Amino acid sequence: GEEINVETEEASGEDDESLDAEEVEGDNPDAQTLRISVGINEQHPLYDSAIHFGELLTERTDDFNVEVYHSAQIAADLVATEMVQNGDLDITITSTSPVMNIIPEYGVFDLPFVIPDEEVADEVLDGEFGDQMLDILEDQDLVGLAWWENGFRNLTNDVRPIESIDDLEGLTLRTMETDIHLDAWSEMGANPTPMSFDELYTGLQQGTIEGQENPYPIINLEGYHEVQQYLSGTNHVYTPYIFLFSKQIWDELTPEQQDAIAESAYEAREYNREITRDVAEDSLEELQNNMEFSEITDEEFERFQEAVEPVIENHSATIGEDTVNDFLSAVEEASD
Ligand code: TF8
Repeated sequence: GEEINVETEEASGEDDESLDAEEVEGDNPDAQTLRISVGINEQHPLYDSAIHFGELLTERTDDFNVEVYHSAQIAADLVATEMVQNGDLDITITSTSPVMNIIPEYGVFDLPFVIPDEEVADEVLDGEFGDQMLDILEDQDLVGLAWWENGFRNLTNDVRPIESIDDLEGLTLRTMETDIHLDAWSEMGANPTPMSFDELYTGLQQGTIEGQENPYPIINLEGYHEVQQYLSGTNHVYTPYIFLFSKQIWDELTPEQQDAIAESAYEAREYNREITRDVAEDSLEELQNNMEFSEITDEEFERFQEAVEPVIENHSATIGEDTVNDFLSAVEEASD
């Protein structure tokens, strides 16, 4: 595949007063601080959900304080994940897509047009397949504690309304740092380029890229409508958020502490999904007032699906045939 440049710059958030974080504290002066990095801004439901995790945890035990850093102040998704692997950061909650650069199996979630709706997403992630995907993180020094939601992704651009696959021809699009999205958009006729999320807004503003794709809450809350005119309801892929804890730090904790953290992350999942879905609905409504919205007809939707058919085969060897088959079966079973 194409080569992907990973940003290696890291901001050390340790005891830095200039960073803006939400602190959730109990009244134990000796509590251990857990730092959480999210790449998204403080208006997004992911940030609220991370704070909610902190509240649930500090209700369970006074062994921990929690600090939540937004807007990639500590690092963007992929670098934050590497910091968690190295024990330099306790927690990050990231889209699964950048994780495929560390664990190729994680590319499975990037296969386009496989998950049809949120109910199926929940069933697949909360079932055996989701558990299996959490288990394989351990070899990479990561402890996966819960599946949260980023959501179904939709296309924006500043050139023309996209209503048909033919409209994509030559459009320069930012994708996440995953070969699979690159390939999918190339198959659909666009001209994709990978970019870390923290460079995206500037890229759109300066016109180095013409479009991008993200779930409605991100499009709305990051203000892409300020620099993009057209929105299409493509729903081309579902991106989970994964709650990642540093294995090196985890292994130093008592089983009781581990349980308290795991249960809080898991419990916050319900809250996260609920508010994310509410915000997605509201965001779409607001975006329709601020952008020109195109619905994709069933007929056109099928043409998108046909165009990306080679993508599964192209990437099965990298992701792993078994993982791809398990995923497709899990989706099929959940769709019945
Ligand atoms: C992307 C992702 C990101 C999220 C966010 C940083 O497009 O969807 O927006 O992972 O939390 O890079």
